[in-house]
Amino acid sequence: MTGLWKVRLEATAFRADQFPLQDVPEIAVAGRSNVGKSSLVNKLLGSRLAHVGATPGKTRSINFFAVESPACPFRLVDLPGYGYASRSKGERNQWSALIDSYVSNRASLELVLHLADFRHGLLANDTALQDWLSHLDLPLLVVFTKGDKISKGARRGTLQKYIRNGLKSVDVPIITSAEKGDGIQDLRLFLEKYLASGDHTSPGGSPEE
Ligand SMILES: Nc1nc2c(ncn2[C@@H]2O[C@H](COP(=O)(O)OP(=O)(O)OP(=O)(O)O)[C@@H](O)[C@H]2O)c(=O)[nH]1
Ligand SMILES: [Mg+2]
Repeated sequence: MTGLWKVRLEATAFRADQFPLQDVPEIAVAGRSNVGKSSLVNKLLGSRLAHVGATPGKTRSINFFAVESPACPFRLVDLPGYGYASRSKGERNQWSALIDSYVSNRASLELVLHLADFRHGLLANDTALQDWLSHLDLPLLVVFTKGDKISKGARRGTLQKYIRNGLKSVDVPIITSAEKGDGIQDLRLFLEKYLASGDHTSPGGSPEE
């Protein structure tokens, strides 16, 4: 069991000058629109602070949640989704510029949780995100969402298939369900261990490194 996490919404940023100071480690949650980022943030934090929506494009700002955990204080950062085609090109560009300004210049960013729908695995723009983050030397952990949509018996085989197809992840991807709670405690424990281990200077996930 992890100890209790005390949480609050610390900042909502539409522009880079609204980001908080880089005084604690940050773990960001990235992924396609509607994949379940805000739902997972709420489930992890045991809160309803992040806004969830049935239609893609719900989160338009970067939301910083301050967490006091037994490991150390840190921030969980809920990012807007990508790959949502129905918005205007201008608005899409504005979003990607905001995400880019965060991810590219954030020394306190220690890990990106890359969320992907367990029914679909990694799609083309997910692979593009993986390549981009690796290029920036940012470690990422793949977290599958909506695991409840796949029967328990089929989950292992589905996971193996996605791993065989190729993905970058610092550890074995975690299958979660924000609806049922599956995998949430595993993910909490992973994050606490990751934060407590402190040295995350060699990203990648290659065991030989
Ligand atoms: N069945 C199921 N539905 C889920 C799960 N997680 C999220 N959803 C649903 O998926 C939809 C999108 O959830 P959000 O958490 O808003 O997704 P998001 O990735 O934050 O979306 P954007 O902010 O638009 O990028 C909502 O209707 C959620 O109820 C899950 O684990 N299981
Ligand atoms: Mg969201």
